[in-house]
Amino acid sequence: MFRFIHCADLHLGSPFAAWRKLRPDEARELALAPFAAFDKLADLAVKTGVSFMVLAGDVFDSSTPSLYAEARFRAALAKLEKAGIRVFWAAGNHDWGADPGGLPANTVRFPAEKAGLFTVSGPDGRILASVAGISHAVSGERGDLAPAVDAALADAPGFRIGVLHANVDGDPGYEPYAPVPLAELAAGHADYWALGHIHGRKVLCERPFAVYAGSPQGRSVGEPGTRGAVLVEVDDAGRATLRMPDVQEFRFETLTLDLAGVDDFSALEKTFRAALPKIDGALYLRLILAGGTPLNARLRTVEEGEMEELFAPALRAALPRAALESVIVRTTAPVSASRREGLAAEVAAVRGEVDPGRLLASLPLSPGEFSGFGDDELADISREAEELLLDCLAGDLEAGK
Ligand SMILES: [Mn+2]
Repeated sequence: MFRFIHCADLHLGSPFAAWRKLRPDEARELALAPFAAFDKLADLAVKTGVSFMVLAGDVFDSSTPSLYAEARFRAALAKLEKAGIRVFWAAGNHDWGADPGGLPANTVRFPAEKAGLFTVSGPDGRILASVAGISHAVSGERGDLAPAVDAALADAPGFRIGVLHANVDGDPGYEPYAPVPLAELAAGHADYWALGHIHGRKVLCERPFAVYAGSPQGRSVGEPGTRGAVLVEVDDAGRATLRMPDVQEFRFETLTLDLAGVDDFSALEKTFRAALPKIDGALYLRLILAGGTPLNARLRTVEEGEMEELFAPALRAALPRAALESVIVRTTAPVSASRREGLAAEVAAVRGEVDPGRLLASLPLSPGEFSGFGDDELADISREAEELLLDCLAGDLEAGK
């Protein structure tokens, strides 16, 4: 029996660009969170006596990592080396050019020009596993890297592991780098495909295993929940059992609060407190206010900073290590459903008569200024505009006020 840890998408040195409002002490904690997560994984590797660790790409957030990021990475590797644990790293689309010098002798960075193959032996000299992998050679790798890795494993002894940073079956939420169909992996020679690139932890296939380890530390509310890596135990018959230890320092969550029936600010606070998740440790929360409420018009005029002040005290009282990322207002006026539907129909009719091209051209902005909006933002803006219009029509906001 032997064990190994499959880890991916550490993104050491991640800038956390969306968190510019944090205080310096909070920002520091967050900036260091990916390093802390990797340290925890290294400690876990030592404690559970794994034989080796595979890193399936995006170890660093950048292809030119900072001196600090490199030093922290080397320090964790040194801890693993001291425990006799080997490390196999296949670089991905973020860390493709990162190749810090002075890595300890236990660590191998797979080459980019061809697949690398290494074997790991047990204390008795018997080969436990063969680990093959390949690094991305360029920043936007569009070729399928799996065949090269698979060929390296064809006659390899022991439990066969292929390490790849790849988009399997074209996950539309991620860049189409190193695309590969799952069927191709399933038909190959590996017993376990250790995958990176998709930041959610998931098992795509069990025969053979094809597994995304996910990012050990989320970076935004788009990467919520508990996160970590995969601890694999392989018995003497070559059967693998997976465990999913959590190591994240910060957890990100989105809480949607339905304010139907909430008609004053003290009731709002009470509803908020009752809906808070019971989470130990650090939590960054995005709050979405939804539903039809008499507070709608007032909520829509509260400044962003004031809005956070409205919720922050209750949040910190309940969860001392929690902070608000943002508060998004998607409430509606408490008009009756039928009245609202009628108004919405009017809005839709008006929308049909409006030529968006002419409307945009009439604004004192150049077309280029609109290109920075993503689909989500445009949907938000459109929803916001519709809500404002409906509020006006419903008489909750006097136009021009
Ligand atoms: Mn990544």
